[in-house]
Amino acid sequence: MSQYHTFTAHDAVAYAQQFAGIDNPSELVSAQEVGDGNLNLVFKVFDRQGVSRAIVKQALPYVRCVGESWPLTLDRARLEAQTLVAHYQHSPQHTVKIHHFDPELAVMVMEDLSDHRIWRGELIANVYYPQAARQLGDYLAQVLFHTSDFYLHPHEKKAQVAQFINPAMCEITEDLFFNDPYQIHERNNYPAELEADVAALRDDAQLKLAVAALKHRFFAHAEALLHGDIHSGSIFVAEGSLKAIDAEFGYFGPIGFDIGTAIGNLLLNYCGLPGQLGIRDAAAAREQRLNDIHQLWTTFAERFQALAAEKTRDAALAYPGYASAFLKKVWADSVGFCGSELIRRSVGLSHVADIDTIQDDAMRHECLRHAITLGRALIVLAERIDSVAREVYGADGVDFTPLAQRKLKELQERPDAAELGLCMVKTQYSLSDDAKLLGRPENFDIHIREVYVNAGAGFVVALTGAIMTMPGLPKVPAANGIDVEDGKITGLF
Ligand code: SR1
Ligand code: MG
Repeated sequence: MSQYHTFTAHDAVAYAQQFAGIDNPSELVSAQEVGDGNLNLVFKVFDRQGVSRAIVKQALPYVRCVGESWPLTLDRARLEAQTLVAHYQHSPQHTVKIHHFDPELAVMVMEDLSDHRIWRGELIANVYYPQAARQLGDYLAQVLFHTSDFYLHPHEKKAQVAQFINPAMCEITEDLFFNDPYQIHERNNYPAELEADVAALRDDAQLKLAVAALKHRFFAHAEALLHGDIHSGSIFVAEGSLKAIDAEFGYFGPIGFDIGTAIGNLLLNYCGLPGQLGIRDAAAAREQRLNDIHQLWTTFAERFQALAAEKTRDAALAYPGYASAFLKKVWADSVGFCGSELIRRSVGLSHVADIDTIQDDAMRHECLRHAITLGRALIVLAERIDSVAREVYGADGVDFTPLAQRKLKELQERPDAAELGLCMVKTQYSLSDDAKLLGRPENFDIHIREVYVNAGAGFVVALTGAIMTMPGLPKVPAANGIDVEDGKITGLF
């Protein structure tokens, strides 16, 4: 073991020669520091031909993007290496390979991925990788299932939870996601032009209650070993390939956090596209992003459920229908965490290039505003439909038709969406949307067929099942007011 010191390029070469697992290590001759993230040093190590052959990554004892005034534990390097090793075990094709790790030096050597590109840059440049979303859904299903109670023996699960206790990094997320954007804080970072939008977040009691519930779940739900910071900047893509990197925020937390932050970054890109591509090209790219989100979730949910059917041994968790009921809760969590990622990346310390690199100030502000509005609506509105279904009707969850999903998305972009009331239109014969399920039915979903706004009444109307609506009639028919006076018809409207 060696004592901690900050690596130079020379150290990185020597380290890679020893630990990169290369047949002829003396071929490694130079290194370049290429880290552009918020936290660490990252060296590419090159051979005599100038080909990058390995990556050496070292944690600094402080937050790189802020400086030494914000000290940070070196133990995060252990947590990163161990999370990546655990994830590699369950999803080798989608996790970067760690060759070697030293906890004292807080350094690791990993597979070189120079033939891949960071997904965020590709999304911004609108280079499409048709398999990426499905592969990300598969990675998340494999690693989250195999580190959850659906798979691990309870003793093993508890031992792993202890191994991955990560208080310092969790505290960063707890503050940046769930505190800072909803209060005045020196770390916040947004243009003065957005002051009114951000002040509205601080004054929004309904939103802050929903955010409190999300933070509480982040604190308390040790469901699986999360990546903890899975966004398009911590994913490498190449044709037909996707690899997750950068897992220093790994800990046992709510599964919906990883899904939500992954989806949130696709939506941040969605919000920024008009500023990156122009309105016309952005429309087609936006369809792709929405399609990617759908693919990501459906792949994740299908794989997770298939793994549960095949591998869950716990008698209670294996009970038919439980995995699917659990996934509905994961979806509700994901929507909320997705919304909080949109807000914290627009208002808080750490932003995304998808929006921040937009040159035109007015356009950039509009995209930020869109991300904030969408984030708020996702946190508040989706949770409300879900909670009416569960708590009032006793449903397991909610299914939305594609039409309802599309309408809901349009609706979420309305600035007044969260102020609207919710009117669920359903059969009077049952708590479900099936008139034949009388009494207090159980094990059913509410099916949302369509969603629209009755703006005059101030309601979002959600049509359930096969229900039909009729035009409203006044108490006194309008015909009663129609008359003929001196040859003229009166009372028409
Ligand atoms: C102080 S670290 C700020 C952000 O950078 C990381 O990539 C995480 O997303 C974190 O929230
Ligand atoms: Mg990271």
